[in-house]
Amino acid sequence: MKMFEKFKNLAESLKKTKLELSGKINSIFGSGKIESGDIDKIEEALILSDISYQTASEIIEGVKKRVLKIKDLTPYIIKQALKEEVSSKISIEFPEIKAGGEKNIFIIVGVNGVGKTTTVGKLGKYYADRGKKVIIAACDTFRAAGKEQIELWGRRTGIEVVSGKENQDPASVAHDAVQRFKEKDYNLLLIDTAGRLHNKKHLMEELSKIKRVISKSSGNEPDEVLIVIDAGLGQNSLVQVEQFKAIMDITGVIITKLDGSAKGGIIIDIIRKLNLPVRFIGTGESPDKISEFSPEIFTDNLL
Ligand SMILES: Nc1nc2c(ncn2[C@@H]2O[C@H](COP(=O)(O)OP(=O)(O)OP(=O)(O)O)[C@@H](O)[C@H]2O)c(=O)[nH]1
Ligand SMILES: [Mg+2]
Repeated sequence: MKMFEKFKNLAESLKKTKLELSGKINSIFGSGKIESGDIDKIEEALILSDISYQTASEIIEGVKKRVLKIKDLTPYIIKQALKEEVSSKISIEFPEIKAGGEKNIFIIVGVNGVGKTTTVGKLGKYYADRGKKVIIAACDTFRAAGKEQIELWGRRTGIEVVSGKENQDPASVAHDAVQRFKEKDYNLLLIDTAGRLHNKKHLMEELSKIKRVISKSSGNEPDEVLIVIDAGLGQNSLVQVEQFKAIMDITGVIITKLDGSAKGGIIIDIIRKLNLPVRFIGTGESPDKISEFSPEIFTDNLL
């Protein structure tokens, strides 16, 4: 598979962000001449694509340093410097996602409606297509249609789903799923969780309990705790991640609905400010609309 083929969905889903951001940057350089203050105007454009004020000003300071001594400055040179700055901000080396073992367990968390269940369905197919034997645990027993939704994904993608009864303790569903996972030749257990309970405290307690039960019944900590965030929420999603981080070790981020959002700039803050790897990007509603994340492809397609 060619490099670009693999990240085609990622590139396509950045189109909206790119269109807005490039549009704004190009209009700054409308005359083709560089005016004093032009570089500062880029900062505004960055903030409008949902990069935080702090990160945007760091990027702009970096751009200024890079181009300061250049005599015949052109928009092209400035844009290249901007690319290099963004790239240096997000090119942090993270360990690979822990999906390479004989038996790995991922928990998928996040607030309601961000796309957890859809992502679990897509991830199941993603890994099954790559030779893994996958099983899904439907631990959202709170929402009435939660179970049917993930079972439908299971049928669509040919992946087994372990589910409980409505309002059954989700931790007991997780326990049953781990037993099945251990006994058979499964490689990857994906755990879908609820996004909304009566209150946030209750949700956080439930997630901690699921995690404890998994650790106890599998004998290991879950390999990945992945938080799903909706690209359309922009900077608000940083707060969500912080709240989850306070109760459990989050190991990575999945960003959904990038296809419908011009706020792709948030990705820079997730990596930079939260120091978390972005593992996957949701690029649509159908089973194949998921892509691994690549900092290079991201930068190339953002600017
Ligand atoms: N365009 C687009 N839509 C998505 C994506 N991921 C999820 N959705 C849609 O977002 C909506 C919510 O998705 P769910 O998977 O049910 O979200 P959830 O987090 O499980 O929701 P709760 O279980 O209620 O907390 C659905 O209509 C999905 O089809 C994506 O990457 N792109
Ligand atoms: Mg759900």
